[in-house]
This record gives sequence, structure tokens and C-alpha cells, in this order.
Amino acid sequence: MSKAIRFGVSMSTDLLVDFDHLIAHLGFPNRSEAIRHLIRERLVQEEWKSPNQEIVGTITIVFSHEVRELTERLTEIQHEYHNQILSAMHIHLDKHNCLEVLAIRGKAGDVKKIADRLLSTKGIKHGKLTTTSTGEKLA
Ligand code: NI
Repeated sequence: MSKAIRFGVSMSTDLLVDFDHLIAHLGFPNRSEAIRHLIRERLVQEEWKSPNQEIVGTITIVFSHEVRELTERLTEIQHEYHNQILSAMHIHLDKHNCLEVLAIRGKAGDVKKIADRLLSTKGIKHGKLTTTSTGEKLA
């Protein structure tokens, strides 16, 4: 980790009061920790904007295993992208519903396409791509 530098930030009292309320609500121990978090969050968003940037994410899908051929279709897509999909966790939520969480790593453009493909599969109830970082570019 590089050396820490202190710097001053000017802002209106109203904005700072709102910020302090927000970080208290979210549970940050202090402003510095909250600001570091916001900056990293923004840097990760930037990573996802470059199609060739290597990124990491998770894809969460909820579906009923009783929908005809849906489980097979989802598995086929995952096999097609075995180079990007690192791991799959399947949880039987109840008698009918399944939750799958896939860890995915690859170029941002490819990962978005794979996620779109999985999340648009006919029959799934809900799905979401969570975008994070390999951590390599984050201090
Ligand atoms: Ni299941």
C-alpha cells in the first residue's frame, strides 16, 4: 500500500451534513473511510466501461427447476462460457425454486454479454449481475 496523504475538501455545510447523515446511517466509522469507499466504487464503475478490462462479477439467478428444459438451457450456456464462469453454486430454495450464483471473470464486454444471455433466458424469475473488480487496480 502506498503512503497515505491527507487533503482538505471544501463543500457547503448542507452537503456535508447530508453526507454525515448518510455515512452514519450506512455505518462507516469516519468520513475518510466513507470517501475511500465512494472513490473505489467509482473506479470499479470505470473498469466496467472498458470492454477489454479484466473484471470479476457474480450472476444471481432465481428460477423454477420445473420449467421445461430451463435447467438444461442454463447449464448449456454455462458450459459454453466455461473459460469465464469460475464457479456455480446451486441452492434448492424450496420444493420448486432454485437459486444459482455464478462467479464470473473475464473481459468486461464478454462478461456483460454472458450475463445478458443468462438473464434473458426465457423462464427465469429474477436475475442480476453484480459488478466488482479483480482488485488488482484498487489501492
Ligand atoms: Ni434446485
